[in-house]
Amino acid sequence: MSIPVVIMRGGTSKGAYFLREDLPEDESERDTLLLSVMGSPDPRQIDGIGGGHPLTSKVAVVSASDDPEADVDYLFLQVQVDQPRVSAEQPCGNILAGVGPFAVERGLVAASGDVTPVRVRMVNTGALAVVSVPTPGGRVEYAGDTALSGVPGTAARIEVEFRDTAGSVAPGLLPTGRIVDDLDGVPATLIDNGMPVVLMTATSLGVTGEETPAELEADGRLRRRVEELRLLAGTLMGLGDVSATTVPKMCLISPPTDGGTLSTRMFIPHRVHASIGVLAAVTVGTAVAMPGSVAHTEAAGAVRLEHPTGFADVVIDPGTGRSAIVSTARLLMEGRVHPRRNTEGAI
Ligand code: NQM
Repeated sequence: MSIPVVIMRGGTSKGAYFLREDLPEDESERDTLLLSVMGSPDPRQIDGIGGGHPLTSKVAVVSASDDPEADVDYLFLQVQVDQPRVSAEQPCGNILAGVGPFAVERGLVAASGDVTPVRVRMVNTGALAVVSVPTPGGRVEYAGDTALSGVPGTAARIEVEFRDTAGSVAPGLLPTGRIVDDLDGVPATLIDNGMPVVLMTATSLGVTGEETPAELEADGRLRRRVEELRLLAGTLMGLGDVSATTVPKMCLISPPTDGGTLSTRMFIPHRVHASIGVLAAVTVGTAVAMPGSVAHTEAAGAVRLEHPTGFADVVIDPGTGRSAIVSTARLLMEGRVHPRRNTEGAI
């Protein structure tokens, strides 16, 4: 009747982490269960453990991997807050940061030395990531002095290295074959190096890019325009009708105001991110390095993306296609979750 669950903060997101064996194998049964567990559909998710925002309505399903290059498989599921929908079409690099510690805590990977590399196959896209988990004395260490913009306090540093992320969901790094497309008069770079993202200047949409997420979300005209362009971009990127999916993400860029490379405001895709997603940041950082893109600057190697609550640093190696970020994660609770049932006991 109840299911073992771990709740972790991963980067600037929070999610429920499950072992695959603890969830139903049938996808539709699994999704019904997860909607109930998180409390969706309901804007407040009052009858579940979700936090009423896409960044706190996330699920990781983890299992031992058959892939010789990976220790664990990680399927990310976005449980939509106000729709009865669970989507697997996007990956999540923030929740990924917690997959490393979870794999060690649950005995899927043995701690080895001060830092245990956990090789993760991201099932949503097939890409590989290595999450380096601090494990002094054979136990996961969560305390540390690494600060992450958007997260209070500090925690232990977790490095995440990505491989083979180009064309994760869309067909190729530049799915249209062009560095800039004309989206109904708006110049846009349509790119996927881990997350399908549409980059446009904020000014081309009539805003400055310095607005807060709440200000952008309150601007009905802007939201309608962003969604109109997203539907157009979805088709151009080979993703088909994206009206019910969470990708592509829409990124408004503007000049930096705090010493960074570029300032960002990310629609994910309807709420505005309080910071920026990890794979979204890798993708934006990649566009920064590509001459001709709407985001190109001469910044080499390390890119600092400003966002509403600070900045995110991404290291891109255009030669190998690899990228890396620094994150943190924290175990918040371990326990059993009780899905909502009707009087007959059905979910
Ligand atoms: O881009 C939010 C997040 C994400 C996705 C979103 C993510 C990523 O911040 O890797 O992590 O864009 O829906 O968790």
